[in-house]
Amino acid sequence: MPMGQMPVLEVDGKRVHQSLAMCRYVAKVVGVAGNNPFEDLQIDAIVDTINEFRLKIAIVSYEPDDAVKEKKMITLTQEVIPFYLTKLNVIAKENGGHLVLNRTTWADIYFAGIIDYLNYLTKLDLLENFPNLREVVEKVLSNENIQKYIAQRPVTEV
Ligand SMILES: N[C@@H](CCC(=O)N[C@@H](CS)C(=O)NCC(=O)O)C(=O)O
Repeated sequence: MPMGQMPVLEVDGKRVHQSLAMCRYVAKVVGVAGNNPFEDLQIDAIVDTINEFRLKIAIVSYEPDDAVKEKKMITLTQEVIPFYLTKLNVIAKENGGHLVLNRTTWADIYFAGIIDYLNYLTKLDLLENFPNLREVVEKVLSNENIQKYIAQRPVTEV
């Protein structure tokens, strides 16, 4: 493990770390990346936004002091979550049920892959009032190969 952390991707016997770098690489290999540098920039901007949102949720969820956590949770649920999800929902509407470029990219797949974890951390159904974001996730989960992967993947107890 190059940095002593997971995940690690092994390609032709060489090991590489950093999950987003791996996603970007795999997206190019399987054809869900941008078709030019500007499209890649647009995808990266959305993925970085999702990741920023994830970090803001994680920092509150893993807060060890219960009183501090309770206070931060109010700002998170009343301000931070509605801010990000309202903006992303509009973006998803403008992009025909995708997060960018009006087509399936790894930004959609990243979002669909992370939303269960965010629901788990917040103990909420985050997409309850965001139908366009639900559509993004449904489109990803309707992909035949993704369905096959989900059916076969190891079960994680949380
Ligand atoms: N930025 C890295 C973060 C990797 C990371 O934090 N991995 C955790 C597991 S989710 C880990 O291996 N922790 C064990 C450790 O740091 O000793 C990525 O996205 O791959």
